[in-house]
Amino acid sequence: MPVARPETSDVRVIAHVDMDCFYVQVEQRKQPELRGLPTAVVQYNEWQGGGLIAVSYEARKCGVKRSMRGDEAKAACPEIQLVQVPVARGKADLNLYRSAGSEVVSILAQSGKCERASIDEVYLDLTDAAESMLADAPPESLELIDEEVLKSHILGMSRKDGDDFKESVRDWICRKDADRRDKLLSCGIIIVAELRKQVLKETEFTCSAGIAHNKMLAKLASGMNKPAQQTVVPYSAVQELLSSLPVKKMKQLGGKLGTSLQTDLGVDTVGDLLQFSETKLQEHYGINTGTWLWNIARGISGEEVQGRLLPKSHGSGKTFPGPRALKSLSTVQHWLNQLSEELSERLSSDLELNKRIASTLTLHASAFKSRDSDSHKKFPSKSCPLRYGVTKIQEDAFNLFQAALREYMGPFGSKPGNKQETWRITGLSVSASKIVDIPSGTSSIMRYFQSQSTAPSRSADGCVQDHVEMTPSATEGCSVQRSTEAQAIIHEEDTGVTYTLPNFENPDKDIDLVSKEDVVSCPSSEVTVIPTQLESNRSTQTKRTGRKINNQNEKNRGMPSIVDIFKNYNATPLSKQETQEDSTVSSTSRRANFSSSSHSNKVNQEVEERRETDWGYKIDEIDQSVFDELPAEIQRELRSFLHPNKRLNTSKSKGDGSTSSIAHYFPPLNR
Ligand code: TTP
Repeated sequence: MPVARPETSDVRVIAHVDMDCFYVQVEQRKQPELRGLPTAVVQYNEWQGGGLIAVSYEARKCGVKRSMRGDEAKAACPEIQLVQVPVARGKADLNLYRSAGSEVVSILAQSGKCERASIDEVYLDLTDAAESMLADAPPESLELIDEEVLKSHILGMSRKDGDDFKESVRDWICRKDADRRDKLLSCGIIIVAELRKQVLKETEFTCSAGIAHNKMLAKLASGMNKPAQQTVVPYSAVQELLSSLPVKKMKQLGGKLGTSLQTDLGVDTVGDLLQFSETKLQEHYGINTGTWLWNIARGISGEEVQGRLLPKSHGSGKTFPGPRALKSLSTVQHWLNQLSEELSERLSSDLELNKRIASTLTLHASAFKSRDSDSHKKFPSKSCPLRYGVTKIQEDAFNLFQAALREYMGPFGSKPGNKQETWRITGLSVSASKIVDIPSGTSSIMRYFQSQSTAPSRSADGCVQDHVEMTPSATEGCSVQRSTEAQAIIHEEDTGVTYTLPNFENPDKDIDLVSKEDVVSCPSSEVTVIPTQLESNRSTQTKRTGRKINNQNEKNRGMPSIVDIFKNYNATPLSKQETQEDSTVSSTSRRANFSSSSHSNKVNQEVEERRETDWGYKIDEIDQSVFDELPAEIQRELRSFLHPNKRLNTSKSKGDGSTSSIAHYFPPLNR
């Protein structure tokens, strides 16, 4: 069955650029004497020489694999150079690699719409550039074609015995009778070769690329010929490519869905899916997945390249394999503190450099239980509004963990005396998502956020003293925290039970959780969102009025509220239902910059009206106490930001905030 061909008017030219053995290249640039030598980057660790996370192509030729430990790699390749990943807070510090990735992104972004897909991968939409080239200097008119272009692998390119490879590529690229799709692709080949050369010149890094008409095919192609090569997928080659592609190799089919296709439908390759009708696939997997499967079998993917140079989220994680699995709340808290510290640091730098704020904190963990019938139960992921500041992230992360642990262990797990039921944590990660840009003109608000990153204040008993009422857990305050700890002692006791430990051979790659997929996407469907205490107290809070709050004491309070304000402020008018159900809807493209004082009254009036529509409340009804909680500087700025025309009467406190939903965002203190 032939694969569907899109109309020529829909044709896009997409490239997927993937750095070669990226961490190794970064280390080799730092230590040029390592260039050309078999090299691997290892995760710091005493055990068997640490786990390999990146392997140079020279080392791969000697049989060294990423799954090996340092000692194994040395046995396979005695001359291998092992470089340790930088370490901070007892875990891998990826900043060096991240900024190296950013160098590449900034070069590639000049060529067209650019999406940073991971620490070392980028998608480019080169359609416009290819169209211009085709109009101005089509490949067939070029006298000289660069060597790098001529080394391209063009899938399905016919080549007679004895034909020179490069000559065949030249003929394919310069065909006068090629259809428009292939001509555009030829332009893409030339552009990408040039970009790769530029990346090499400016960063000293080699990369490989896939060039096709959509993201899915470009990604498949980029890994086919590495290192430092590019592969092209013309439409005529799609069917053959997919007919031999094992389903599990396809992005999103590596897991359960791929297994079900194999076992339930007897499908081995993506091409095998062609035998099923769309209806049949929908019957098995639902409307959306069924249609998606039908499309990918034909090489169709409508997924657009997102113009995004910055990560969609930030994450910090660590794995604790085998005997290193965590078994006490205190060690979990220790590691969550480290991870939260790193996350907070990255959030601060994102705020400072890119003027972006994140609004959701998510905790993921992997765990196993001893001796229970339910050992495959997944450790639930939990989310809550993100509060800026190390202490608050640490507190919230730990509370999320405890809430998740209670759910994971179930009612019997927390029963005092149930000493048989114990848990082990084999992976922890915290991530910050739903990142939005801060509108311009809010510099002091940003400084305020930054100043939130103050050191935790703890009492002698180790309890975090401030803001306990805003923690995401249903539990509150030091006393509760202590009681949770006491409960945990029962959980944690090593009862001498023999564990079926998960794969001991697994190297401990704490950075696996975040490095490759630096852009951590939160599986929102699997995440339970835990309301902050403030949310559950909304109704009572809105009734409080005119309280005197000591701003100094408030300095360390978390401010998810401001984040919400920005988001809702920026949103286009939503239906009432949308406003209520998803207060996080926001997008850069929808953003209007209201900071300019040069707006005409008419515009301001429209803006006022829109704000009322967007937020569903009148600015004049804002509870004064909400503002009182903020430092004066922020109050002033926020006031002019919210209400450029009128000044709120700061001396007057509004009596009843019950009609004002902004009170939800600026919670009064619960004292
Ligand atoms: P990859 O792009 O998967 O691999 P690579 O760049 O090392 O090699 P290749 O040429 O085959 O693309 O990963 C990019 C970097 O991410 C890699 O250099 C190290 C890091 N990484 C991990 O830390 N853990 C992992 O499990 C993987 C897959 C990658």
